[in-house]
Amino acid sequence: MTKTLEKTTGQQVYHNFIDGKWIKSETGRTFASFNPANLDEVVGHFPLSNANDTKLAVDAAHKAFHGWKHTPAPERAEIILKAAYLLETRKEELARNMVREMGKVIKEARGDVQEAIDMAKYAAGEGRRLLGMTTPSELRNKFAMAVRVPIGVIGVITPWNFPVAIPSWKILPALVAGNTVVFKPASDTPLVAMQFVEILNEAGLPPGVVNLITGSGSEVGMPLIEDPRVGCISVTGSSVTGRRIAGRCGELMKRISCELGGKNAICVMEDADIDLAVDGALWGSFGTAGQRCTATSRIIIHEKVYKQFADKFVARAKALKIGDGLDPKVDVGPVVSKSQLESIHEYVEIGKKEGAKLLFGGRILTEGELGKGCFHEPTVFGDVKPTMRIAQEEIFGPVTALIPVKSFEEAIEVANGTEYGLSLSMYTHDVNRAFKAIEEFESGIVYINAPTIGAEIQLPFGGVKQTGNGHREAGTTAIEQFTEWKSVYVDYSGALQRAQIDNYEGE
Ligand code: UN1
Repeated sequence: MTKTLEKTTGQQVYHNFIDGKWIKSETGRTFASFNPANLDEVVGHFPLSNANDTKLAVDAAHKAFHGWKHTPAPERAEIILKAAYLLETRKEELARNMVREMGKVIKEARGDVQEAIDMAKYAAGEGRRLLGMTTPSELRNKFAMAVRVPIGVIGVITPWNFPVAIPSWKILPALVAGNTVVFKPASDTPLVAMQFVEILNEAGLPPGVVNLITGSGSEVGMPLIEDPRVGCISVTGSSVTGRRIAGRCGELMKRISCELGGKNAICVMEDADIDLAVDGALWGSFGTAGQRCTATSRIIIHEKVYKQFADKFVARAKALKIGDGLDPKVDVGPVVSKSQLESIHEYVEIGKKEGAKLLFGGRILTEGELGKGCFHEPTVFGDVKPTMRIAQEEIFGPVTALIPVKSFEEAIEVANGTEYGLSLSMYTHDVNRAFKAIEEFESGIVYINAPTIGAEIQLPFGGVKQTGNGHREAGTTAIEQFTEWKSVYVDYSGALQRAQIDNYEGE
């Protein structure tokens, strides 16, 4: 079990990780992380750190940068590969703690850790690439190339819904590229974040290369953003938070990559395999209790198959088993917290007021054991109009909206008709329509005959419009946000050569 552990009155108290050591916050204050399946269960107590703790972490990351930057990239990568193997060994332990901390069902929690393992292996491979470029010079005896250089200290701010996978998308490419990291995990999932960092430490990272601080956005997040030694902030979270951080980073001329909200849709055409579409929509809408930025929160259906789809979909939604995610028979776990539960339920009320038809669900579940946790029924609204708030705003819970349309063209228009642009999907057997959808969808990710969730780490991940600010995580693009280009000219002519001039003199 984790070395961060300290016994006090039978409850576990954890510390920040700074400069290779687990150390107490100078505030002495803590906050508790609860099991959303049973709020009586405290998972642990974590530091409510302040600006000075954050400064110490940045000091350590800044100090470690020089040595880490000069460690050959393949050597850095070896440590990350070792972390991949340690993650494999501790997959079950991490997955179970993840279920206790944020509620997703155990199968999905294993998948979350697996995504980090995949990323660790992929990032380790990057250690022998980190490709630059060479081009010919316009002058003789002159060599031209561009190399990637690390930025320095990266501030990593992550959400609770993929508490191991998302930190891995950011931290591992940042490290292999030669940066050091200060990591502020979401306050709902500090334990698995700490275990992830513990694994990186065990894999052999030198002290200070990765540091972890828990606490609030105002007392930890903001000082991290403000510190001039932090060269780049990588954040995944809500659009409100992302916009605020990006605004401040803009003023500071600091690099910022944002991965924000989504209002993803599956389109089901009249020629689609309806059973397959129902399967996909069910998984996309209610997997992770709808708490993915990629979750399917709209299902846009051709009117010719609307009733058939709606009947089958509702029957399947009714059959989903709700409960503690540690029970392998459970399909949908709790949502992460009481406040999320309330905010999700507010959208149910909004949907009803807007005149959408509640086809199934809509209740906060309080029967028996469920009453101890944060459980919301999978909820399906029918006859939803594309302009309704439940069809426009990110709900981040197990609520989905069925929207009837008259044509393929209208489906595309409705799919594109929100401020977000993360993941869109088309169910059709018509290859022409499939390719037209790929062309027309305004989103960073497109699926054909598959739901909006389930991206793999070897392709770029991110969205357009209000979903992000142009960056992509994962894939070969992962290192872009964590490296600067340095263009290098080597003149071996022994004479002064003037670009743009010498070749043109006498013209
Ligand atoms: C997220 O919800 O922020 O594509 C990430 C997916 C997962 C990642 C989701 N691989 O659904």
